[in-house]
Amino acid sequence: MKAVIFDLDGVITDTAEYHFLAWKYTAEQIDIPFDRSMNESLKGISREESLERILIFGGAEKRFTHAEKQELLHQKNQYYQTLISRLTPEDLLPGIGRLLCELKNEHIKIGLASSSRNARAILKRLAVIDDFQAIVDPAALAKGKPDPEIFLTAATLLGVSTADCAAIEDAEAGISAIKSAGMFAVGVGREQSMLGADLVVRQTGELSFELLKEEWKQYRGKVLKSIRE
Ligand code: B16
Ligand code: MG
Repeated sequence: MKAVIFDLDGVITDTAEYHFLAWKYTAEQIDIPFDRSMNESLKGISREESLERILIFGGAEKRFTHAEKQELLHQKNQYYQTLISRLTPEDLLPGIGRLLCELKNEHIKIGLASSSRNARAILKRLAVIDDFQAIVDPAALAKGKPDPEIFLTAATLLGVSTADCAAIEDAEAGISAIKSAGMFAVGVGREQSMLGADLVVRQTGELSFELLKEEWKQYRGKVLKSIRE
C-alpha cells in the first residue's frame, strides 16, 4: 500500500447534512419535496447530476431552461457555501486526524477524490489541506462517480500504480468507482450499502493504519492467489 485516496463528504467530514439543507431549500423554491432518503441517493453525485435527479423525481425535467437550471445550481451552492463557512477543525470526522498522521509517519501518499468543487475550501477550513499531495479537480473530469476516472486521476497525480492504492468511500457510487479503478476499497457505513467493498467499517473512528495494513495483506494474498489459478 503506497497511497490512500480519500473521499471527502462522509469520510473526512459530514457535509451531507449541509448538502441536504441546501438542496431542500432549492427544491422547495420550485415546489419539489425533498427528504433525507432522496439526499442519501445523491451522495458522491455531482451538483448538476443531483439537480437532474431532483427534477426527474419531481416530474419537472422539462420545466426549466438551461439558464434557469444554472440559476438553481448557483442558489444551491451559495446556500451550501454559507453553511460550510462555519466548518472548523473540530468538524473532522472521528479518527480521521489520527489516520492522516499515521499515514504521514508511514510515508504513505495521501490523495483526495471528491466530486465536490468546494473540496479545497473545506479542507482549508478543516486545516488538513497540507496533508494532501494530490487533490483531483472534479471540474476537469469527463465522468463522475461511479466512473473510475476520479480515482485513476488521483493515482496518476500521486505517481502510484492503482494496484498499490487503497481508497475510502461512504457512497455506493464511490465504491463502484474504486473497484472499477482496480483499487482496494474501504467502505464507511452499513454493510448492505457498501456492496463490493473489500473492507467495511461502520464509522470512521474504526479506521487506523494498522487495520488497513492487516486487511490489505489479506486482500493482496487473495489477488495473487487468483492470478496464479
Ligand atoms: P459540490 P464527495 C460529493 O462529495 C457529495 O457527496 C455530493 O452530495 C455533492 O453533490 C458533490 O460532492 C458535489 O459537491 O456541489 O460541492 O461541488 O462525497 O464526492 O466528497
Ligand atoms: Mg462521500
